[in-house]
Amino acid sequence: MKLVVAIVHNEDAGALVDALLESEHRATRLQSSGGFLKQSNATIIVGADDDGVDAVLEIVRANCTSRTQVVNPMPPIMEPGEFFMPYPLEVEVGGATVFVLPVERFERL
Ligand code: 2BA
Repeated sequence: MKLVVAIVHNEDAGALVDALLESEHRATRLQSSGGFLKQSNATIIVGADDDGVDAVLEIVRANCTSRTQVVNPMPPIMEPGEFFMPYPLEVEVGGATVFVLPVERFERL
């Protein structure tokens, strides 16, 4: 068995969970936020049989799209008289960041 951990856009998470449930996978949605952008995203965890992992990844691929986000960098600490012109930065946030982990033991008690 494997644990698929997918970090996805909030906007994609609902459709992704629905699609996983429709194809008879069990999924849990966790609220999370990115370390770099500090913006809210969603972490979906799915326990799947080894031979079901590819199907899970296919569903993630089909439901998650990458987006460009504009970030305003934090101004640096400045000396008196210094001037900081903030240039917005474009960052491409992937459709999903996915980790597949081995599960040592799984029980539903
Ligand atoms: P964030 O950490 O908020 O990162 C959002 C996007 O910012 C990233 O998209 C990437 O394009 C960019 N980025 C991140 N760190 C950067 C850096 N040090 N320098 C320049 N640009 C940087 P993705 O790579 O698609 O990641 C989307 C979200 O997935 C991340 O949100 C984070 O929550 C998670 N993630 C990505 N890689 C991870 C990893 N190795 N471990 C844990 N979480 C990860």
